Amino acid sequence: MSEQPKVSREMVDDILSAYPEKARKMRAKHIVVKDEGCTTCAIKSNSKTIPGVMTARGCAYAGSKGVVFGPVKDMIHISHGPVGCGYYSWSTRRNLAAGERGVDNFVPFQFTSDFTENDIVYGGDKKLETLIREIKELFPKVKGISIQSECPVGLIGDDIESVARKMSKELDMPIVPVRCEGFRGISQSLGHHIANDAIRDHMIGKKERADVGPYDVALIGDYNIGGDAWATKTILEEMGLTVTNIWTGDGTAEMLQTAHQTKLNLIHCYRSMNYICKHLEEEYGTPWMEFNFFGPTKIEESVLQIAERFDEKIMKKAKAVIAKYKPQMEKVIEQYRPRLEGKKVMLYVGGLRPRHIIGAYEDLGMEVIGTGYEFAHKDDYDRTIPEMGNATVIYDDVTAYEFEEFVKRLKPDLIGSGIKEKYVFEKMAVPFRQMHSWDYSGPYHGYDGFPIFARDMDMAINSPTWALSQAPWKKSAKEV
Ligand code: ICS
Repeated sequence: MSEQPKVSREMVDDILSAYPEKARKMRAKHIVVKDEGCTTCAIKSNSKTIPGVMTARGCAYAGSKGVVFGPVKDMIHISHGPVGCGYYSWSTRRNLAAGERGVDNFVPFQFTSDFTENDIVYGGDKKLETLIREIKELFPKVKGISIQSECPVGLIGDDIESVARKMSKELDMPIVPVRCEGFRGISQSLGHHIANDAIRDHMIGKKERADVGPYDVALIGDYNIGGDAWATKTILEEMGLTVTNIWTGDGTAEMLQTAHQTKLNLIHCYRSMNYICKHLEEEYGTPWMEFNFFGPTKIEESVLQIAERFDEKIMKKAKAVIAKYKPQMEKVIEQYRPRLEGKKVMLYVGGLRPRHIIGAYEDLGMEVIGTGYEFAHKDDYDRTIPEMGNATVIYDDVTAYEFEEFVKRLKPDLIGSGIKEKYVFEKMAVPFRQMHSWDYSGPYHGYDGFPIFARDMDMAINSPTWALSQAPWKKSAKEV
């Protein structure tokens, strides 16, 4: 292993010196180096991206349609506006769903109102009405429809709320207008909030389940990427809990409508769903707690913390679950740790994983030397800083240039980020895993996920192909 270059403020400042003065000053606030003396590590976040830089962020429509509503499988989500937004985001997130396609599972489909110039000029409300009627006719078992606004809908002032009201009455099912036009806000984060509010206003409390029990819990902020929610559910059910509602991975309209009936809300992705947890607490008194099911250490901690919220019976079962899986997890660690020990990782993902996955890497003896979020807020960074070791760098809305420079200088053994980053770094001969989509793999959550996670990281880092390609900086170093 090559010697580890040092993370320092000087390094960060040197990278930023390439920018014009104003941009340099602005970006400096978004990057911190965590060192011994760092207690607060104030980092600027959730602010507008500087025009002209390459950001990896998405938009409000992505946060609402793609993230929050998309995985509700028995509803149809209309990408309302020009065809591109729906077409290019079609099936990219890997939120798996069980059920019969076209009957009670519409996740693999893409519905769009396909705006043309005519709709922009004369308005698209009539077209929307027709589309909603057609949907009901073609898919009579659909349990609801959401209208996901794309930019032009807001710009031309269409009244989707009144169309939704009218059609909801006519077809007798929930039709949810969502004002998630891409231009709103500064990232997909506002789309999460807008979608949470729409669920609050149009779905929650609209139905009652008859079979309520004392151990009913909701799994909130698990979108079943590569089957994550299924892995999580297995653990919770083995603990003796009943997972009645999942938001929104492999979810249903009814799960949203009956959300007020659960005893405890368990939230995995705090960033995208904290709003609804807070609402359910204020309005219905439902308590909520955060947990982390990445890697055995965090799973064990979380399982015990969750069990503490219930009785002796659940606690006993929780301990039995931990004991049952311990030998399996030890075997995974025994197999992979010698191959991964000491490897350095840099992460850059959306709003939760840059901190939640750290423990899973540490279980394998790896070290996260840099991490950052596309759209996290202050409360996410407050939760991140204690997870990171000293001499690490934390970057908010990192630009393509900055990320490349960090990698060139810090030479991590693995990068975990998204599709926009993947091929840049692989061409630089740096092992890479997609930490949004799990690279067509998964699940990574739970006891089912950890062996897959360990195998995938090993496969990336220790692939013999890396010996066949050379990082450009290594080449130039030799040539000098
Ligand atoms: Fe939450 Mo990509 Fe989640 Fe997180 Fe969120 Fe997104 Fe994905 Fe990423 C998400 S909801 S789509 S855990 S499933 S918007 S991977 S914050 S950026 S880190």
